[in-house]
Amino acid sequence: MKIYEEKRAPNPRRVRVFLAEKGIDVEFQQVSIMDGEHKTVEFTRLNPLQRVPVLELDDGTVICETVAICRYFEELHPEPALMGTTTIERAHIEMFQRQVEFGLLQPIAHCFRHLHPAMENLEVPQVAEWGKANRERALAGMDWLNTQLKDREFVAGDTYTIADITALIAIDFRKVTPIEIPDQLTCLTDWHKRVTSRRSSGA
Ligand SMILES: N[C@@H](CCC(=O)N[C@@H](CS)C(=O)NCC(=O)O)C(=O)O
Repeated sequence: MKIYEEKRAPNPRRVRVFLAEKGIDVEFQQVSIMDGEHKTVEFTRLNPLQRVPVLELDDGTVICETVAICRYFEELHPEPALMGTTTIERAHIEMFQRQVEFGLLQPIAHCFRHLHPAMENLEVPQVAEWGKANRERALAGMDWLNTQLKDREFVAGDTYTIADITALIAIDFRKVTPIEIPDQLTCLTDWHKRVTSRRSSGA
């Protein structure tokens, strides 16, 4: 099996951190987004949406979408559980994962894609106003997350899960945008130090 990815992009990093937490080794093949390698005929056959990461199994089965790829590995290697073990845990973790993905990672990504000159050829049309609006959404997302973290160690509860991975990558990715973590969001900053200190964060 092989994962097509781009080392600098946030969504592939979500998969790498997930695999590092589980101690799973997978072959990676780099696909340069800036060189348009994800737009080739061969890659488009794998993923018509021209996005990474993509997991290709030995029998040719293709799985796109970060969370679907993580789900595949969670089922194959249940320990340590990163997506919950009971019905309520699974629902709860998925709820937070989605809230972080849509309320934080996505606004930060839009901010980057619509404001950064390097994205000019990939995000067409680039709409600066939308980028700026998403800066505000990202700040609201950080504020929400800070409140969530007031009474618990991790995003979805007392254990580290895929929701922390999505949040870690969102917070790290904000460095390429004009978004700082406001000083008063101390629970968010403390949590960020906690999850960054895990070896998997270097993946
Ligand atoms: N919903 C997809 C999003 C994947 C995605 O947007 N990947 C970015 C890299 S982080 C990409 O391939 N971008 C290529 C482009 O913008 O043309 C997932 O979760 O995997």
